[in-house]
Amino acid sequence: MSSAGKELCYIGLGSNLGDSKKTLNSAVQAIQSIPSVEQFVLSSFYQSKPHGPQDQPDYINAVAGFTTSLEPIALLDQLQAIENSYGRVRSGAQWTARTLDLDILLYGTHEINEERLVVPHPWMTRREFVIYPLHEIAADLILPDGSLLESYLDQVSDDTLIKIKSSL
Ligand code: A4P
Ligand code: MG
Repeated sequence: MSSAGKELCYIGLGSNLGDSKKTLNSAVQAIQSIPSVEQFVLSSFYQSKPHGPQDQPDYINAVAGFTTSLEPIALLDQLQAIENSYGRVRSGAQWTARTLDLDILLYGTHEINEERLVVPHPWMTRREFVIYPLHEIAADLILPDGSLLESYLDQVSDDTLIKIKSSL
């Protein structure tokens, strides 16, 4: 999966406040502009019901894939800077509404358990808004534990997941 110090990474993008589609489109531009992010691919945008507290708007989600020579924490720093530039305020409360959320889903085949970074993202295989867009851009993906991405498609319900046009 890695060659010449590059890793294939997947990022989950989410927004449920403000003009979410516009925010995600701008975030995509910003991620593509990170030095050493290459071979960028993007899924469709998907609308989904919130996981966690229900008293918040529906989300727009997407998944992006790219290669990078950035170390995991350096990549997280770049993504958090992009989140912050979209007015993200960390309230301390988990799973609440946000203008922009960028999660590192996978960093090559690495398993990372640090205070600031847990990869694979702990909830990814239970989230239809991750599994379906990820499958769209990486159908044959094998997770670091050896499981097939496609094996999770039937384990999450896509009843409330709506594929929407990706551009404005
Ligand atoms: N962090 C640890 N691992 C990672 C990782 N793999 N990627 C740390 C990114 N960050 C990671 O994140 C809190 C801290 O997690 C960061 O400072 C980082 O060091 P945060 O983004 O500030 O807080 P959060 O997003 O509220 O918490 P969390 O646990 O990341 O929540 P999730 O998992 O992101 O869930 N429903 C729908 N339909 N769609 C959604 O996108 N998202 C959430 C948020 C809930 N429900 C949703 C959606
Ligand atoms: Mg997050």
